[in-house]
Amino acid sequence: MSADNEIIFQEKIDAGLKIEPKDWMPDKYRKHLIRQISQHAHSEIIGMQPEGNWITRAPTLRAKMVLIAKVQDEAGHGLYLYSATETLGITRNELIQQLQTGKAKYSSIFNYPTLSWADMGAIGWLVDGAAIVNQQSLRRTSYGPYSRAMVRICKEESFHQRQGYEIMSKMSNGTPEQQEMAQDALNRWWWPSLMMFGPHDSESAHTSNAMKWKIKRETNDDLRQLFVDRTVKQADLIGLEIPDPKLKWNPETKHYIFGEIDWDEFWEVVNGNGFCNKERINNHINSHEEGQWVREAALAYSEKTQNGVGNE
Ligand code: BYC
Repeated sequence: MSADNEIIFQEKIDAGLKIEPKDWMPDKYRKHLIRQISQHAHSEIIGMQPEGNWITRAPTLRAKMVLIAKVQDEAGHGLYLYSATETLGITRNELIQQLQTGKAKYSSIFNYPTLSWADMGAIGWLVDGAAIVNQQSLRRTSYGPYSRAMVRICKEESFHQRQGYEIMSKMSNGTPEQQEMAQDALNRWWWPSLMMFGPHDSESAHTSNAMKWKIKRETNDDLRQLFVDRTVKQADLIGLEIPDPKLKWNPETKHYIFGEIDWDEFWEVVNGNGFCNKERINNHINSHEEGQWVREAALAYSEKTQNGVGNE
């Protein structure tokens, strides 16, 4: 029976059909999705911290309003993704527990500090730019709730990317000091952005199953290449220089050749030893504890309304 189920499941995947929460699915597929979607959700939530750091110091009221809206969107993305993960039979509490104890990862990029206003530009342009490349591909992922969350999230990410590019373009057309800040932000965020796509395909533990089950539609290296090809042109347009002496256009493949990522740095950050790993998790634990009364009040209210009290 189980072998039949597996065959039917794979046939559905191969035919490009979506798998929905109540459909039969192999346990390994369910676990793979819980891991990836929850880590994606945690990335959105932890990703609010580096930018949240600059809300009170935004240079204009407009810039402050736009940044607040962006950070709020990220909270919303985290919520869609936690909800999608919960459809796989795991509770929000378990997911938060996994994040806070280090069992679940979140994107390495959010363990780097935001040192200047130009970093808000670099995050929007590069980090959201990299996220879009990945998430546009994930719109076609095989699990229905994840795919639908990606469609909504991608629309908002395009606004985020433009918000960042606008900051970078203003600063690179500004005073020499502003140009220097923009270039410095690009220098610091370029390589960590390339790391967002994960290890090389040959080193990636999960890619083979992810491709077989159409959870991933493109591999880590293919998406990274797409991001480089798009972003180098955008940097040229605003007069910034990509910090990679090996970067070169290859007219035959019509792709950029680029230098090697520092994989020791990548794994150090992924394994908890980046600049901000401890700070990010401690902040999360503290706000979670401070928010306990809000969750209790919301639960008490929903229990009351479900019992028909408070509906009048
Ligand atoms: N950072 O076999 P692999 C945003 C881990 S947020 C940390 O290739 P997979 C935004 C990987 O988890 C959007 N860990 O794995 C928010 C695995 O470890 P585990 C973030 C990484 O899953 C606020 C191990 O390395 N986007 O847009 O096939 C402000 C082996 O890797 C990383 C997503 O989350 C990394 N960079 O591929 C601004 C996209 N890379 O789990 C913006 C969804 C790898 O076995 N996720 N690892 O312990 C994915 O597409 C895939 O999970 C990845 C990795 C491409 C990231």
